[in-house]
Amino acid sequence: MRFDVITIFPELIQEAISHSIPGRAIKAGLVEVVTHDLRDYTDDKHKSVDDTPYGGGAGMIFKPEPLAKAIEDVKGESEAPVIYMTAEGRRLNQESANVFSLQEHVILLCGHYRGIDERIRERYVTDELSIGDYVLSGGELPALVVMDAVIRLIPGAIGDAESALDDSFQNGLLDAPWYTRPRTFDGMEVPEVLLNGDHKKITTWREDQALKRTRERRPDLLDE
Ligand code: JCZ
Repeated sequence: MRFDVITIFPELIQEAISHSIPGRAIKAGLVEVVTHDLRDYTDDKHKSVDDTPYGGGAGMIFKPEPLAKAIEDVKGESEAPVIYMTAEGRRLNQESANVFSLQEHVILLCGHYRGIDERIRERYVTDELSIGDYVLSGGELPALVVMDAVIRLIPGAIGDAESALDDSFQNGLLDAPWYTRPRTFDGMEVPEVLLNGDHKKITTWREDQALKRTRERRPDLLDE
């Protein structure tokens, strides 16, 4: 799988994606994350990517020409979806991460300030994605969230021991509580059932806990 990320902060993307499971997947050659500095597609001496909005108002808008050049360059003959990260987009969830993980090539657009010229959305953008109902300063953190959620679903990215199918949300439920050594921590005990090696009982206990937690914290998930 290949992600092309169009951004004014390529180092931020590369650094953040080079650790943990995504970092391992990249080193193993399962996925490639290629960043493209939007400023490389400008042609003025100040490399300006933004301008003031027509009609007035505070804040700046990403100019269409550098974005169009970058997208055309990155797309080539590819049919890859062009995803624009925006709070106005469809909410990312486990199901959409699963769908994107089947793509061979994905292009991610990261805006800043008040966003990008609307005509880029009309001409090039195929999907608009939000990671939640809060305002962020730019699309880089959302793009990283999308890539992290998708990369871990690529076969081989996660060891069998940590099967992605067991992940919270992949089964529609929140996760059960987990414990490691020591058996007693600050007077708090590990639940007895986890200590006696009855794996059938342990599985049932974890399922019960996951269901209880989901009912208490996210009953909306049970309606789906
Ligand atoms: C560009 N402001 C891109 C995305 N879920 C979410 N919240 N906020 C964003 C976002 C905000 C932005 C830009 C300028 C994404």
